[in-house]
Amino acid sequence: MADYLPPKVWTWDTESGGTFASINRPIAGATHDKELPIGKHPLQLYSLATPNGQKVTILLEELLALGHTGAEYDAWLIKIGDGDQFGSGFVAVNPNSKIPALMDRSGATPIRVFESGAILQYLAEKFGAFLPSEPAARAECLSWLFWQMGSAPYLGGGFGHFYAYAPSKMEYPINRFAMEAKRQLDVLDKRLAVSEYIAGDEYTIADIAIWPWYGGLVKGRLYGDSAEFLSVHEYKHVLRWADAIDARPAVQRGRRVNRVSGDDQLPERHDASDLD
Ligand SMILES: N[C@@H](CCC(=O)N[C@@H](CS)C(=O)NCC(=O)O)C(=O)O
Repeated sequence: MADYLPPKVWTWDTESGGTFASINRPIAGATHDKELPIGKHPLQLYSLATPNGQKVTILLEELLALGHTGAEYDAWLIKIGDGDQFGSGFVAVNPNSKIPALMDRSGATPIRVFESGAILQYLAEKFGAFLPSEPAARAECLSWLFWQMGSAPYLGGGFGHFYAYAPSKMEYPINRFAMEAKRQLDVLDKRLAVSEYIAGDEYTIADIAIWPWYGGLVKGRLYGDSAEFLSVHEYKHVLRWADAIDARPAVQRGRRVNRVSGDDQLPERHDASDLD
């Protein structure tokens, strides 16, 4: 590939190419007026079954499985490939125009929550579940939750983008981000060698945040042949943990919500029976 000489000032005059290029733009805010639908349940989720979307639906299904009926939710589909995230109603819930976004309508004044980590923490605190209250255990859980928020962009936006989505295969970025993806897997593997779950003996929102990304990666669900390319069989503790979480009924339910490709599609979820 020819070397690129950046101009003095970058301008947005061409599409960069590659998957998702058509929805990328250098400005924020709404592109069109569109109200969001509101269903009958206390929680209204606007999302899609990507790894970031699955975190929230898995937690909601786990809360419902524990008997927290206040966690009943409507899950509306946001088709990011069609630009639904740039509708005015969605931007009012998430000014960053990315799924997942949540409105809690259970109180007198609706509360908006965006960023999947913030949504997990909000729901865990609201229902007193999947986030330990003892200070050391809570600090460990939140440390790993925020580890995921900082790390996954290198896996998805870095490795996944250049390995699977960029318009051509470029050695430099693929090398750089494969190295980082493997380093992150090794961080998890070393942790899971001494701990059943990410934050300790208990399954928490740290597992729920990390599993759709790194569990999905070692299970071969992300980015084509990336599991073989990254030799994921080396991370046997991550594989053990990924299988254990995979087997949870609430995880199997949550993974399906807002899914619009592959098997078991469920574009919207408005009742528990939609998943039965
Ligand atoms: N840090 C955010 C990332 C969310 C995110 O990247 N969402 C993607 C789908 S997985 C999205 O909505 N992309 C649409 C866009 O970039 O326009 C979170 O954890 O919630």
